[in-house]
Amino acid sequence: MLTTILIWALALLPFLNAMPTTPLSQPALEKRCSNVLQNPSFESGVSPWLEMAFGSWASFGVFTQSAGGHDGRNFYWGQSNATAAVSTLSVSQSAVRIPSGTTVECSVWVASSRPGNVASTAVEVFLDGITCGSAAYLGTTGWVKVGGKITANGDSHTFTVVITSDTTGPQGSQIWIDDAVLGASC
Ligand SMILES: [Ca+2]
Repeated sequence: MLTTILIWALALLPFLNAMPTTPLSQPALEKRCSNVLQNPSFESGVSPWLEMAFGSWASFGVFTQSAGGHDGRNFYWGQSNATAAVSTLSVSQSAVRIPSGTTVECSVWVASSRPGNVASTAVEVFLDGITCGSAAYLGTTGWVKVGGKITANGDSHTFTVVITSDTTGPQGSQIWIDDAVLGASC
């Protein structure tokens, strides 16, 4: 009897070994986002983003708070106190590699606060100086995604987020930037 059970067990062993331990998934069929930006969510500070500010900004840079940004704890934040002139803030990454002819997602998440909810903070995303969508005009809003799809021309690229803040009251206007994406299948 024991021998019979043993033979049965041995006979079943190859089948038992062949049975998968987890449900079969189909990873080969899933699209994987290949974000080629470094530090796209500002979780490791500013580097390698290049910042350029024109006009009057009381503060700008990478900040953290427990509530977090759009993704993770850190985000880029700027506060304009320009009461008399338009202010511009841009963050960019250069020498980003995408094969020429590849269509990619080119976007960023932003949130905005303006006195009176006046929609005059413009946010636009560019790849090599060409817009990835169209400018979004924001007043006081939660996180919104700006940008779109674009086809890369050449292999080395510059990704730029440009914030243009119209004149504001003494309390200033604020902009949050986070979770930038440049990549295929995103
Ligand atoms: Ca983040």
